[in-house]
Amino acid sequence: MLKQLSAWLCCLLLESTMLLQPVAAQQPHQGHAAYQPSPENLKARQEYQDAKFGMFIHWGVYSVLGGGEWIFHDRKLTVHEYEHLPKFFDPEKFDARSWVALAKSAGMKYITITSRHHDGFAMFDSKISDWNIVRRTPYGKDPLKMLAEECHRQGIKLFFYYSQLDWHNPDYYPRGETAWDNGRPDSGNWNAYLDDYMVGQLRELLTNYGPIGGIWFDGMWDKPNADWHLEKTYALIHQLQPATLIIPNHHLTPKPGEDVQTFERDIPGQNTAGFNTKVVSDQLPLESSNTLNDSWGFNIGDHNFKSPEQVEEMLVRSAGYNSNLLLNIGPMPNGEIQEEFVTRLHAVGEWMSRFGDSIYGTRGGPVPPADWGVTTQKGDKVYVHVLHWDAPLLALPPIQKEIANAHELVGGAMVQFTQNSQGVVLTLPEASKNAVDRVIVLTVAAQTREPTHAR
Ligand code: FHN
Repeated sequence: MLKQLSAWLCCLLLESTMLLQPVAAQQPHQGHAAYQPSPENLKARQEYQDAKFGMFIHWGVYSVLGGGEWIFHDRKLTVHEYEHLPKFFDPEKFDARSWVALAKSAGMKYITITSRHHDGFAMFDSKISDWNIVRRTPYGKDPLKMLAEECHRQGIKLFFYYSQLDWHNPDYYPRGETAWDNGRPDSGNWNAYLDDYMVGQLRELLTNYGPIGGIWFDGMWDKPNADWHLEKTYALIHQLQPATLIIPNHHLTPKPGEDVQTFERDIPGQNTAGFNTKVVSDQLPLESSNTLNDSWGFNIGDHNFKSPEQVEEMLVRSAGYNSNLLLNIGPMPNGEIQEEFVTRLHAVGEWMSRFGDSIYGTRGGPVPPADWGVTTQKGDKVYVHVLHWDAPLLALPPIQKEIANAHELVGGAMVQFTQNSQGVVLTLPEASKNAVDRVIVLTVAAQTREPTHAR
């Protein structure tokens, strides 16, 4: 019996060590020699990593058609046709206070909202062009201003998504891979688009809305070989607000001047989405973005909502991979957030009020993630998140620090364990019905453990 048990444990250990290869390809960080982040920026990175959970919001005039944020492209509309949409955009139910309160109730610590998407339509009061919410809609107000004020009032950071790709501006020329004939002239001034139009709007966003947590760029993939004037643009952002993090969703390895590496619909390094890089920075904070149904912008026909349990597991797995989770909702054109999102976010928030200690402020733990679960760590605590494991014992590969004790996060009951040079074996508490995560808290000593010791 003993022999069987030790053979089983050995197998398990081997399996964990084989399956659990290093989270991220530990390649040296690429191309950052010239960029020295400021002390404010480094501090903001730490705070960003501590925050762990953010709300992504895709909201624009496209929501009027209820077919997602790509409707301009998907229906191959002309610029002239699309320009009718703002006339129907009148979000009289928009209430910044309740949006921010919803994010907070979900346990989210920051909000990243589309200041403009690929339609180029500015959802803020821009003087650079009249293609914006104040000038073109019956609403006539600046919701980002209201949101910024409310975020600052409620103590939550605001980040702006900014699409570099533009399906509306003629100066976005030569066109990119997503282009169709939408009535723009076959000419345009690329440099003016970048240096006057885009930089002008970024300057507005970074001077008129108080402290901004980050600029979340998207769309460079549309013209992969273009010169996007990144060096100047990034330098300007850091000059205007040194703590603002630059988060580019270009799906490539990080470039100089960038502060966060983000992965769309993916855990860092996994590339299950098929378009992300597998190279994970070992220097920059990491982020994984995903949707609460299958759409980014409001999609009236998309009922494929993730359950709170699925979101909770995504959150735990992201944290185990040393990453934040940025979870998206697409508000409706009247400014309301649909009930299906609200109820799920409340449920996740309730769960975070019990399990948040094992997520907020943590970094990826000492045991590489695997099918059974992940680990996170903070100070002298290692949190073992048991997501999928039915057996009573869980064997982990060696942990360098001496474990002083182990207990359940919820309820605090002590958990039996053995630790020796081959690894750690935990005697797991029984899983309660429908539990997403059993979290075992290991309190570890500051110093590295002496070899071979069992208790
Ligand atoms: O095309 C966009 C899409 O609409 C959405 O904004 C996502 C969010 O990560 N990013 C782009 C695709 O990479």
